[in-house]
Amino acid sequence: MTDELSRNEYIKEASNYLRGTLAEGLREEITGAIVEDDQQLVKFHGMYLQDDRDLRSERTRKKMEKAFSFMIRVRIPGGVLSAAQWLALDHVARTYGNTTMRLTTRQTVQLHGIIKSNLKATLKEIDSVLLGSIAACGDVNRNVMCGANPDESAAHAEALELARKISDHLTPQTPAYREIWLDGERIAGGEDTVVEPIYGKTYLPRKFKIVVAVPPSNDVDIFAHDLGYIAIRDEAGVILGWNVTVGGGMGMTHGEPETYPRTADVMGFCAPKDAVAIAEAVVTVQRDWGNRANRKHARLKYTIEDRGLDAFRTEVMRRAGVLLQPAKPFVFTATGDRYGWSQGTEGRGHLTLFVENGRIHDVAGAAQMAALRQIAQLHDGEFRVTPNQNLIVANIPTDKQTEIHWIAKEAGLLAPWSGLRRNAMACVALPTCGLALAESERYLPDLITALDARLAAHGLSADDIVIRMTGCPNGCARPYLAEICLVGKGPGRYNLYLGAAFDGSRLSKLYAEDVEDAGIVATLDPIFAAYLAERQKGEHFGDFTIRAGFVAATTNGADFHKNTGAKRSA
Ligand code: SRM
Ligand code: SF4
Repeated sequence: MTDELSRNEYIKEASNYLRGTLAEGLREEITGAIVEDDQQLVKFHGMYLQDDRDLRSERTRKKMEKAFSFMIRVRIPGGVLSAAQWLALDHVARTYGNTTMRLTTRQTVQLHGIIKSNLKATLKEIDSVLLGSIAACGDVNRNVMCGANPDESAAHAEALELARKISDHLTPQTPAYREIWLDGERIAGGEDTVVEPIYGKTYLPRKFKIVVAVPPSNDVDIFAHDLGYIAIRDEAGVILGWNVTVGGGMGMTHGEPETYPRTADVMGFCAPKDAVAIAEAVVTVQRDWGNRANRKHARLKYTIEDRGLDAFRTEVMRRAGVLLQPAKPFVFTATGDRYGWSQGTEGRGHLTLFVENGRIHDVAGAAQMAALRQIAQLHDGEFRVTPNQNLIVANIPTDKQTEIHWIAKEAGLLAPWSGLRRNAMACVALPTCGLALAESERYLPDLITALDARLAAHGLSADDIVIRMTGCPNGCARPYLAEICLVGKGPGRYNLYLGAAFDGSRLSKLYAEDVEDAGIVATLDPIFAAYLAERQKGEHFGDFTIRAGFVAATTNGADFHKNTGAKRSA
C-alpha cells in the first residue's frame, strides 16, 4: 500500500474482513458510541452511529456525551417484504427503535434510535424473519432496486428475479456479520479469493448502487445509479434482454465543482443469461480502476469520466466474456408512483399508499404504524417499498380489499393529494443525519402546503410536478433529477435548481443560490404564473423552465456547474 490511499482503505485492509474491534466495542459500557475506525466498518454491516442533533447543544452545555444511537438499514432487494417480515420490523421499531419506520429512496426500511446495547437483539429478531442488514451501507454493492409499478406484474416478477440474483451474487461473503451480531461461530480468516472472491480484502473504493427498471416507468430513477438494467420487451411483453446503464450518481459538495451529479450512459444490450456476469464484471472493473486515494472522486461516474465509456465497456466485455450489442430503443414516461388500486392477476389487487417522505409513525389523526400492522395481520400477500418512499400492499385477495382500503384511508394513507405532494421526496436530514446542513423531511411538507396555495391560485393544483429536497448536496432524495430541486446550504437556506426532465433523463441546473426558506414561495410563484400562461400542450414544468429561458439545460454531468443562475428574471 502507498501513502496515497485514503484512510478508509487502511481501515478496510486491517479489519480482517470487516471485523475490526466491533465485538469488543459492543461490550464497552462506558460509552454509547464505538471507536472511529469501527464507525466506518459498522456501515458495511448496515448501521450508522448517529446522535440526536436536536439535543447536541444542551448535552454539551451539561457536559454530557452526545445522545448516541444507531440507525439500522435493512437489505430488501426490490423492496419486497412478506407480511411476517413487515410485522417483525414494526415490532423491533417499537421495541428498540424510535417507534417509527422510515421507508427509503432505495426501497429499504431504516430503523432509527437503537442504542448500542440493543443492537444484537434487534438484528437477531430481524434475522429470525430471514432479513439482514449486511451491505446495506459501506463500500460494496448496496440494496438492489427494482421497478415497483404494479401495472407491470409479469415483467415485474422477472425484474425482481434479476434484482435478487444480482443482490445474492454480490453480497459480501465475510462471516463477520453472523459472528458479531448473531453470535455465530468464529471462522478464521483466509485468502481474499476464498473469503471475498469478488471484493477482496479492501472491498470497493466507494459505495455501489444497482437498479432494474421496467419501462415505461422510471420509478427507480435509473440514470442516478452506478449500474442499471432496462427491460426490453417484445410486443407480447416477453423480456428479450436488458439495456445496461453505467456511471450515474448524485453526490457533490458545495463549492467543489470537480464534484457533480451525473446521469448514467447506456452502455449496450445484453441477453438475460448474461446479466449477472455483466454485473460482476462492472463491479470488478470499478474495484480495480476506481480511485482509492480521493473518496470524493471514487464513484464509478468519475471512473467513466476519467477512462471513457469505450474503454470501460471493452474491459467489462473482456472480463464477462460477453459481447454487448448496441442498445435497443426504450421510452420512459415518469419517475413517480401510481397511487391507489390496480388490478393484478387472479382477482388480486394492489394498493399503492402515499407515505409522506417515507416516515411511518403514529401521530394524532394518522395512526400509520398501527394501521399497517393491522393490514399485515389481515393480509398474507406482499408489502413492496417503492423507490419513491411509498408502500404497495400487493396481491390482496378480493374478499379483503374493502377492509384494507378503509384501514388505509382512515390512517391518511389514501387521501387525494396535490400534483406537487404526490411527486415529492425529502431525505431524512435533521435530527439524525450527521451531514445535514438544513432541514428536509421535517420541512418539505409545510413548504408544499405553502406552494400548493400558490399553485391552486394559478389553477395548477392537479398538475404533476416533481419536487425533491435534501438537507445537503449528497443527493439522497435524488434531487438533481427533480423539476424543482432544493438543496440545503445552511440552516434555513437552500439552493434552488430547475429544469430536470419529468422522465428522469436530464439533470437540473442552479437557478438561485442561498434562498432563505421564507423566500422560496416568492421565488417560484412568478415561474408558476409563467408556466400557466406560456406552456405548450402537455409540456412538463422542467422542460418549460428551459424553453422559457429560466435555466439552461444540463446535458451531461460535467456541465452541471456551467451556465448557472437565473437566465430570465421571473
Ligand atoms: Fe444517502 C449518506 C440517508 C439514498 C447519496 N445517506 C447518507 C447518510 C448515511 C449520512 C451519513 O453518511 O452519515 C444518511 C443517513 C440519514 C439518516 O439519518 O437516516 C443517508 N440515503 C439516505 C436515505 C435514508 C435517504 C432517504 O430519505 O430515503 C436513503 C437510503 C437508501 C437505502 O436504503 O440504501 C439514501 N443516498 C441515497 C441516494 C439515492 C439513491 O441511492 O437512489 C443517494 C444519491 C445517489 C448516489 O449514491 O449517488 C445518496 N448518501 C449519499 C451520499 C453521497 C454519495 C456520493 O457519491 O457523494 C452520502 C455521503 C457519502 O457517501 O459520503 C450519503
Ligand atoms: Fe443527510 Fe445529506 Fe443525505 Fe439528506 S442528502 S440524508 S442531509 S446526507
